[in-house]
Amino acid sequence: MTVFKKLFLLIILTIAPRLIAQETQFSNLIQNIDSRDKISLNGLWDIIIDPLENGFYNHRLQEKNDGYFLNAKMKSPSDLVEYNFDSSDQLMVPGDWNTQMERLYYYEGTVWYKKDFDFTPKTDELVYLYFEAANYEAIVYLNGKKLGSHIGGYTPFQFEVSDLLKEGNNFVVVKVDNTRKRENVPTVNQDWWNYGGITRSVHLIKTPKKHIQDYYIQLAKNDPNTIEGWVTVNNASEGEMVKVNIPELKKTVEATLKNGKASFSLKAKPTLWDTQNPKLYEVVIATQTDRITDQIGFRTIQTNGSKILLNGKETFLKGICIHEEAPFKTGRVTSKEECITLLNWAKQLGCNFIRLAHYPHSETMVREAEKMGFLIWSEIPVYWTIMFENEATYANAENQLTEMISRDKNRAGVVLWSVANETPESPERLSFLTNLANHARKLDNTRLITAALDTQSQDAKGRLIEDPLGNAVDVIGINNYCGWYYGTPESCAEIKWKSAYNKPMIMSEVGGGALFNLHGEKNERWTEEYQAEVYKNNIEMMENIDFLSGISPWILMDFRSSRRPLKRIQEDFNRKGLISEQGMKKQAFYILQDYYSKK
Ligand code: GCB
Repeated sequence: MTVFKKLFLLIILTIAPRLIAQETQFSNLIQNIDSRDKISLNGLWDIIIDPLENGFYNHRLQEKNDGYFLNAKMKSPSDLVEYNFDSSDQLMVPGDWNTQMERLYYYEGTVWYKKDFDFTPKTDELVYLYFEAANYEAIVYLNGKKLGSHIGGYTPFQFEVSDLLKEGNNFVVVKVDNTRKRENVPTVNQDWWNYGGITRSVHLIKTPKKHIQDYYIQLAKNDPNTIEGWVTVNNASEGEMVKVNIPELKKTVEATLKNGKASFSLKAKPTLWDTQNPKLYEVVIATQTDRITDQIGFRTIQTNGSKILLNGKETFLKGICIHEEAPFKTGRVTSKEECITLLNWAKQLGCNFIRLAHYPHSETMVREAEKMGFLIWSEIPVYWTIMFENEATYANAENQLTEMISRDKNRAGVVLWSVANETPESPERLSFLTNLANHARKLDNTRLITAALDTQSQDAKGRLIEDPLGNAVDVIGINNYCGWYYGTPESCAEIKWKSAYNKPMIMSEVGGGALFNLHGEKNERWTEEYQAEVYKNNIEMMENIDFLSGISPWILMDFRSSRRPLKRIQEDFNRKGLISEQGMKKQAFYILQDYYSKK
């Protein structure tokens, strides 16, 4: 390619995503589903495993004929007689399919899910079919009619179904497909299990016809004495009134809908949410026809040079990375209790911070973490070598970012939105990620933007952070595996770090692997002693970084990864956990615990 052509391409790539990003809007998700009247569709669903997707395509037509067997009579399709849910297997929802059925352990492809339920429609209400997440692509049908589809395995989506529901029996069918594709987010290559299925809860959510749809209620940027925000009301007219009340603060404000939003600002002196006292206030939002409550915390988060300030106070983030992997049983986390187990381990470690890797975790996880006083790093699966030059990939990543921020924008615990993990440098990647960072900021300018980088250059004296993406973020995350992917553990303590940016750095990954209860010399890989040595020396190295504002080593608990087949050691688990998947603590856990107790 000529220099001119390259330049032209770069300009196009920089501008195109901007054009897509021009309309900076939150997704239309109903905010705070726990405050709503819900009917759970969790439990056993009938399933049909369909690796060839014959239920989707008509084999006599070249083109797609989606939902082929659904278009025929549901229970007695003309030629696909074998697609019969009545005699099919069943899977639990929420849940991944890989750990529920031996023959689905490595499966990547399509599974059809079906659930029957009884319903009595009421004329004065709306009903939404709400999925907390399905990995990766879901196509949804209700009573044989296609509702739509959703791409992205870790964020919620909904359909308004009021007019399709009937008295008595109804059924929902979902085609879930977790096929990895080059253009997807994440792409074909990842270091965690590609768990397929309806992995989080499904609900029917009932609301009044005119209902509160969304709201954003937080402190004004860096101002601890001003609570501000907005509320949107579905099916309402301009000029209608919305009331926001915080009883404990004895504050009520009324706002009118203007251009679809009721915006407000009020002076108050709330007790600030912080890691020691994660204070949440009951906030009541009411219109003439609807009323919901939420528990909301108020805090400020900002940077000053290389420091992170929580409520104006310099705070060192003592963290740990967590995958959404269920303790003891493995597979996806599906219950609040499992979230609490993971979070309690992080508490025992002495953490005030968690990095929820590498995709948005469930709303339950975020809310429980907030209640326990954790600062939270939330991220989207823009991981490794996704197709930075592809417009559709950008649109997908941006949509996942929008959905994550839409869902969690009222959570004081969330302080960092991360747009990427370990992405190789290129002009296309720089423009892609800069656009994501700008998009996140447009949606939410009260939180800090970050990304985990592994692009630092290295020479005999040490490491230098100069990746140009550093310009686009507020906090620089650095993943670095001294003592594991390079160097001996002892060599790490000597390494000196420099940064071209006057910004905080979080060591967002550091660590090494060990099989629980495997003991030996400290230079023997996979032993607990080796892992402990990696931690000791990296801690020494990190103590010498004066612009370091936080740490989140990799990782709290061993997790499944099909990239990790090593017999007798890994057996399909990434062993960098400080705790085994059976809840057993390794020596390195206590090294980090000791460090945090003194920090
Ligand atoms: C990384 C990745 C993480 C991997 C980890 C490892 O740098 O960000 O997803 O699991 O290293 O264990 O290699």
